[in-house]
Amino acid sequence: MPESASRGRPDSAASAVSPAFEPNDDCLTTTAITAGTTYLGLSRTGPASVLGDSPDFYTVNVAPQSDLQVDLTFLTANGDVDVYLWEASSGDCGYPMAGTPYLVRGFSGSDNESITWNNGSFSAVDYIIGVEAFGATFDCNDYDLTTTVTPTGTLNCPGPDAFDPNDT
Ligand SMILES: [Ca+2]
Ligand SMILES: [Ca+2]
Ligand SMILES: [Ca+2]
Repeated sequence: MPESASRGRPDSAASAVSPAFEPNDDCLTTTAITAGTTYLGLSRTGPASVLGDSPDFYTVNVAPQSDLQVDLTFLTANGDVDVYLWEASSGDCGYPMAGTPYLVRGFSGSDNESITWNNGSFSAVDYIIGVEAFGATFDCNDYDLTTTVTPTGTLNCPGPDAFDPNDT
């Protein structure tokens, strides 16, 4: 299969190469990604890029009573990339990302960023992941994006059985 034919199509194993995910430049134009998948060869262009400043926003659905881990893998020598997280329904997502009431962020100056957030609720929740470029001299950088969802709770009784309601 030619390389171009596989773009944007997560294969069942775990990874996808360079999806055509643009435009995904604001909180209302996110790219839906699949938890448990690694997306390779994504690109963040920044303020100093001839291509313009292009934030990347993704939406991921997280199962009830589960941890979400988001990993960005990149070389910071090519540009300092940071990651932010919001609950989609909160309306808190915005730009610039640092000025918003984000849930958690990865904001180091070293290679890679990793954040974790627990969905402690009993419902699946959509979260928005933001990939930010740090600094006015940021040109562009490539990164890989991995999301991992791990059950943490004790959902022993997730819902009504087949005979409910039979409460009286
Ligand atoms: Ca991008
Ligand atoms: Ca973008
Ligand atoms: Ca960083």
